[in-house]
Amino acid sequence: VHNGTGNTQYSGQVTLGSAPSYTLTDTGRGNHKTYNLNRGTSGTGTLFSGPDDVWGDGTPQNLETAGADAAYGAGLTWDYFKNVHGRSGIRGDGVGAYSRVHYGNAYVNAFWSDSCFCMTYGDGANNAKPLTSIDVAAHEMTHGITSNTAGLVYSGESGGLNEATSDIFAAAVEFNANNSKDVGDYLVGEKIDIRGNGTPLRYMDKPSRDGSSKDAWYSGIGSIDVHYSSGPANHWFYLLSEGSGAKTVNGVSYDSPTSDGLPVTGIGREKAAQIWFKALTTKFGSSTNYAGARTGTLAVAGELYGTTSAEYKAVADAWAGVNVGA
Ligand code: ASN
Ligand code: ZN
Repeated sequence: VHNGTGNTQYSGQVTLGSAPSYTLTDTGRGNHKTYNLNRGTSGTGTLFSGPDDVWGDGTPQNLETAGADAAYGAGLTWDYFKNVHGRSGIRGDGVGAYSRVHYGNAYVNAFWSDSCFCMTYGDGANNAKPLTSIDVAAHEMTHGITSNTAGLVYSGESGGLNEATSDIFAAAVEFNANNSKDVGDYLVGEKIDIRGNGTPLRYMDKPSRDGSSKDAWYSGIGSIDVHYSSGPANHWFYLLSEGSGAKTVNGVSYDSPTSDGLPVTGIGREKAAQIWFKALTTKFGSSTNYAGARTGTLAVAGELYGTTSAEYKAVADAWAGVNVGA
């Protein structure tokens, strides 16, 4: 295993897996490769390579910088699933995906694709804010894991659960990274300034803070955009991790209400993520809905901690707090 240095836009100076003389190939993580599309929209463009083992300079003008961020995010996500959940790569077979940066011109999105088994990132408004922060990379890579496990269909309530799965593990990866320039939080996309006013794309403590996402389940939530119907599951994860009410974590303030007005006592994000991962990989299927997510996570909490445990009660209370009941 060989390491180079990345000067990222969002996460400072980091260590990146690279291959000798020199390409952005992470031999320690399933040979994940990072490619430069150079504003193209198909194929792989060119593999980042160069005369030295330093990638980017922290600015978006240097085309290696977005490559460094994307490679770093993919590496952190790989490490998280391997070290925390024992899963080696998206398919669990040790094979890395690949990443493509500089997709299109001023393209303001990023996406996972099953067909290429790859993540793709636009450069954002004015080509100045590539969508390559840790949480966005982890979100996109997690779509690959969902696709290769539960296979939650990307519409209706299962689509909201698919989106929430990506937001939940995006937060988990960001916390796990322990990066001082991009600290862990329950915000999604707080670094990429996609709204142009410095606010995040989504909030997990109270999803409605974004103006569109739902805090709680209701009959009919399956007909809204999956990035908004994810709200109740993101909120459930926050409540289960941190508990209801006001709280500051890593310098970020949250205030999480419950839809039933009853308090939830948090069990910590590590246990919450463990429960979601095990439910995703052993209980959920392509058409799992919110009621099924409740049943599946309760079953997992019973298996892991027992049905009389504080953890089991917290899972039930957190679902009640987002209006998913018995
Ligand atoms: N960035 C978006 C996402 O991963 C792309 C999409 O709408 N699928 O959710
Ligand atoms: Zn998504």
